[in-house]
Amino acid sequence: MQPVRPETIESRFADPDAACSDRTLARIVFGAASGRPRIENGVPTLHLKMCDDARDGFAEIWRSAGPVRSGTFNDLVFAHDGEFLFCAGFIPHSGRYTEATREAYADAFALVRTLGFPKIFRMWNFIPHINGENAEGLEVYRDFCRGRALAFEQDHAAAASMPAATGIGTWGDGVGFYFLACRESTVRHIENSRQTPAYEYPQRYGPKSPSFARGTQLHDTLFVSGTASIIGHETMHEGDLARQWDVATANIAHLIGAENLAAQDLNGGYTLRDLDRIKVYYRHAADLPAVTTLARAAFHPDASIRYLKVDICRADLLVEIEGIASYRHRSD
Ligand code: 3EB
Repeated sequence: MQPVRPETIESRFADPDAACSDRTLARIVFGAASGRPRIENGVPTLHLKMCDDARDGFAEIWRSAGPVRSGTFNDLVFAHDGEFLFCAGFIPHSGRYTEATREAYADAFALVRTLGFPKIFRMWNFIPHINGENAEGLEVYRDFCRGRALAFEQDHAAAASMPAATGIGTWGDGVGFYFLACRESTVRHIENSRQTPAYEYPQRYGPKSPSFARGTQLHDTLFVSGTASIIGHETMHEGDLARQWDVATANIAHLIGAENLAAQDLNGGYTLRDLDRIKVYYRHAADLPAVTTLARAAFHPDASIRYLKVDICRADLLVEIEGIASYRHRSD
């Protein structure tokens, strides 16, 4: 008999100490401390310092439809179920991130090929002092982007298939990152006609452009990258949280909508009500009540939403939103 291939993986937001099982693919703890990822009770676990107050901590848990196997590769930790791969890594704090980032990403690309999960479909990067300057006066985010871009440039397969991603601040020291990959080639990376592709941003935003797609679709699921108040390549409404919220959500609505998908030869379409497992990143503590109110009005009442107070990759951005669009809240 053929073994049943797991068809999907699912994430949920839970307590930081929620129980895991032999089907738990990964655990990311958004809590009080950052560190290298480790295998904890058989589960790849990445701790990220993402809140000022540990009471607000939560875990993002990825669960597979089948049993998983975990392991390590150089400094990376991973688990897979035969169909989907999770991998996490960590780049220690440094005055220069370019080379270590290039190496970490090169390792990641080597791992996915070695294990046979060549299609990366979603990545997250948590960058300390993201708007600060490195040892040569370059913004840390731009330093990170340079290393990431070099790794993509040096890997033809990866360069041809940049996935949805998030690049955002963290309060920890060192860059924590994690990603998901799969065996199949039915992964589609999607751009947003309202926004310049990030990998084509002009040089004024840094020596190398950010390497990511606005979204990636896998079967009926569309992974939405971190999305902010950017039209073309320019930040809109500097200093105005409500207006930035409106542009960011309009960007997501357009990205996942039928018109934008049809223009990229994809069927179907989603609305903001189909978005779930949402993270709202906001810069100023004082804006939490406002972003909470805005999010409750914009998203489905059953959607899981978490709010993280961190710095954002451009000093003029106040809010950034990511999520996963699927048809699961539809009644028909
Ligand atoms: C932007 O649109 C906002 O560097 O991986 C969003 C998503 C952003 C991912 C990344 C950065 C990244 O440029 C910032």
